[in-house]
Amino acid sequence: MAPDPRVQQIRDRALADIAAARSTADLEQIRIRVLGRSGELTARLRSLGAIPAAERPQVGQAANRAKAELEEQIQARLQALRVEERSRQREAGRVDLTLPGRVTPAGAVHPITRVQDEIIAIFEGLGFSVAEGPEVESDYYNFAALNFPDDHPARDMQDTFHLSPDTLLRTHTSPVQIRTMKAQPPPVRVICPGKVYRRDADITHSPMFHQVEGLAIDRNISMGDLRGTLDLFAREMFGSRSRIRFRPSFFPFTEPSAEVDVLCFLCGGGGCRVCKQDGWLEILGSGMVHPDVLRNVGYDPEEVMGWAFGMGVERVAMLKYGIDDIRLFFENDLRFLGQFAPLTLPPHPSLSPAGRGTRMRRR
Ligand code: 2NM
Repeated sequence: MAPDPRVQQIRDRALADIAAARSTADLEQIRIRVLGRSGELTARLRSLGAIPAAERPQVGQAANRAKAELEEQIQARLQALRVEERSRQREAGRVDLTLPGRVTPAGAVHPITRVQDEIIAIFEGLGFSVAEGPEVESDYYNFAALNFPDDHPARDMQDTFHLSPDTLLRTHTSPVQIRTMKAQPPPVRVICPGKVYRRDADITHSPMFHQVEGLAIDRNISMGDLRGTLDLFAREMFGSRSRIRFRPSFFPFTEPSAEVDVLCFLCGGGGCRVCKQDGWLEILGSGMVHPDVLRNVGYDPEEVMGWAFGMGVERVAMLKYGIDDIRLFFENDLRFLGQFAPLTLPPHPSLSPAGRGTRMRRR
């Protein structure tokens, strides 16, 4: 005599669900569905009257056996799940007081920002104030007002990032100085730090880099004042034994113009790896502001005069720290950047696995 197929089906499905139950709550739902007051098996037992009398005992026995088996299986699974749940709760609430503390990684100011801040602080100490301006500029502020001829190579699409024929990414922070002079009468003492952009990329050039430019305008101010100012800057930046020298140069916006070298701080002028055996390091450009530039901002070159200078922050940082590839500043490799981070205290030895039992050993 074949067992009742409906009872067989209810039993098989219930056993599979019991085995798959992940919690005591899952299991209770299965119990209600199958053995509850209106459960599947309960319903089958209640409907015994509807089947032929000859089959009734067989089906009734099969259903009662399935019921007993399922109650037993539910009970067993319930026990197992209760044990699992209790151990899960215990694990969740467990505290291991001997674990080492978690080290919180501390961020650090980027070396370029640090060097830039250092340059700014030196000139602030000399009475300069900081001025900032837009990175997207017009041809006028970036070139024309600075006395660049129309056919100057720097204006070329090859050298400058243009957004339109008249708008570009500034190639230096000089436009901020033009804006400053147009906005206020002399005297002027400003320092202009910021990002600048040029189409150039190799180990010493990056398409975006940082500049700090300085400007001083007054009734009677000389190249001697420029020299003294930059000499003090060099001593603060590269050490008190630092010295500078001027070499004649050319810029459209200054006349005369001078390239400024600093005595190599590593070898003191004897020649080494850092200065490439030259004894001197080129650090900035400078000069007396061209009379045409003064006229362009509305100043009278017969009344006032001034000087300006500009330096690359990456170049100063590379010289100061002996870095040979500018790209290191922009790769954001924490192993590189971490070398410029201020020292942080290590975790207390009693909390670090290496320290426990070694540095803290009792005598
Ligand atoms: C440099 C070198 C020499 C400079 C000139 C001016 C301005 F606006 F006054 F004309 N700003 N910056 C200047 C002069 C910049 O950078 C190498």
